[in-house]
Amino acid sequence: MPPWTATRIAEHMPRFLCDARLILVSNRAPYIHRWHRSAPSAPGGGAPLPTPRGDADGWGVRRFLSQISRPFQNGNAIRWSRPTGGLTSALDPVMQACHGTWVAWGSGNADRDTVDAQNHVRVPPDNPQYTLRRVWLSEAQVRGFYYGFANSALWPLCHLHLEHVVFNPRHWHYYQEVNAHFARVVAEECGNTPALVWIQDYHLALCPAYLRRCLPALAVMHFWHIPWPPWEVYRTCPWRRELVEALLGNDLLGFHLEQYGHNFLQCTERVLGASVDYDTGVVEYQGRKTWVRAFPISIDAAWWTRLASGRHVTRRIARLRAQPDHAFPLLGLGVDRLDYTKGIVSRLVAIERFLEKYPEYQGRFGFVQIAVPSRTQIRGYCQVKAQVEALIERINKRFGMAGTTPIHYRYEHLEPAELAVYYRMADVAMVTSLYDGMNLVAKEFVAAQVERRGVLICSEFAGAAEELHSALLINPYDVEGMAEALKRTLEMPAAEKTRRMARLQTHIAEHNIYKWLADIFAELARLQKEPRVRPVLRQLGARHLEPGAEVYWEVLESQEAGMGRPSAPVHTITHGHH
Ligand code: ADQ
Repeated sequence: MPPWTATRIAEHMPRFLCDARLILVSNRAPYIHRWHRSAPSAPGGGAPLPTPRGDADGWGVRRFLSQISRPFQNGNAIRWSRPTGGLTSALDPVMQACHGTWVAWGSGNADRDTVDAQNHVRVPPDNPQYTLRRVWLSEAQVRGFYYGFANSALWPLCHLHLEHVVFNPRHWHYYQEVNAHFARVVAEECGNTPALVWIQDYHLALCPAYLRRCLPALAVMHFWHIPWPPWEVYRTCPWRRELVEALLGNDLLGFHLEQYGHNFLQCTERVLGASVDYDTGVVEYQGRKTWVRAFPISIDAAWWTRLASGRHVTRRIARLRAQPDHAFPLLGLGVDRLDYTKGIVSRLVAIERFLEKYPEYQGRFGFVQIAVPSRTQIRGYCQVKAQVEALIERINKRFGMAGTTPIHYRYEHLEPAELAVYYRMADVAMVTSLYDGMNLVAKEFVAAQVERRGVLICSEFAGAAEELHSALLINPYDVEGMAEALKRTLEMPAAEKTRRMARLQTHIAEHNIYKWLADIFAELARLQKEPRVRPVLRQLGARHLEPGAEVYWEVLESQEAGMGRPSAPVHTITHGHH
């Protein structure tokens, strides 16, 4: 069965949607415009902009490549940039294919200078295919909504880190205000035309309810990129009722894992007394139904494999290997947003224990920790950074020898090509999340393991562990167990390493980001086929949706029967840095 590709998804989307418009809603935008002081001479040929610091968010880190949009006098120019590698780059081809509208926060300092009177800008700027509707937030709103409720309350709450939770009524006020603002903008964009609204993530939990209030028949779905906590933890939230009630404004609500969906269903039952059917994943509340489903997100595996196979990667590996910090016969790797949920401290403590317990590895095993700055305005993030750096210093002091230290630390954003170098070079990658919705690093490492020499150590508390069975699963709270897993990995016979990696690669080649998209839209189509749920997406209208759904459904069914259409060439729609 050919894997799903950007091209295939792009081909099917318009037929699925027919005349309905897809309106995607997210906090972060797929394109950003920034003022740039010194304009390079040739438009489009500029060097990448420096990565904005401290704003790496979920769904992967923003990777910016930029092009000149408009040269100006005095050497100033507006450049546009787009993140690649994250979710936005997977959704961008879909939007390009169906010419929908993407509603997102305009955070670039030239964003206001590039929109029209309706706050619209056509994107991609070099080949306009769809509309980006920018939403403006004040500094106070960004502080209260983004750093406040979203990242100091919801993020730690959903990741079971109650010690980091701040429930502040002012933050909640801003969260409501910004969600209402987004909803108003989305409603405006919907107008009177048939539309399907797709909301992303925990920043916009209240949006579905606000939308539902003004457009009761609108088709709304939502993907929640982080875990949903069990009731015992969730109940600590003072606004527990408002949040679940608002999310029940969705017709379809997606999580990475069934467990998260189950937790959510339980919360609706406990806090609202909603009627829940756990077998079908349907929750009924105030006469409306919401379908809760699991769709494990993934990566563009073929793209990562191609990137890691490039000649520049082999050359760069050879150069790095010549440096003392990377010259260890055995090399481990950690790649994370610097976030307390990623278990970087536990990982380092386990490495320290390993070197202490097995001194024969001192001088033979080195570890590269790549950490991208994230949410640096929040205290918990500064604390974990300080802890990580102190630990690295301690380990390097303890086990450093002959001019080298075992831990090489890069606190910076790296381009995918450089990440691919590390992914391919490493003998072992350690994903040690204390709790993680999915964890895309685990999948990127697998895809980039061209020689299949490396082993993935993966936390059983990362969503990825549910799929990546051939990884070595560890409990990040068990330091001794992690140290042992590291030893086992380093001593594993080459044939076993290859066998495990091949299995992982087969899995992610099929279960890629485009399959994730296909599954979500297939589920919508499936809902349409059930007579009892048919009215769910009525805003799309029977005339519009059903023929599209049939076409899409047929494609999926023929695929299931092994008669899939030949796959179009991968990446005719490519990532930005190609
Ligand atoms: P994140 O918490 O950001 O995402 P993850 O899924 O691991 O976590 O994605 C991290 C991304 O950042 C990867 O694409 C990786 O390549 C990139 N990255 C990490 N360090 C980097 C560095 N130093 N330089 C450049 N890039 C770097 C949230 C959830 C996850 C879920 C995703 C998608 O927390 O559980 O998998 O959304 O739904």
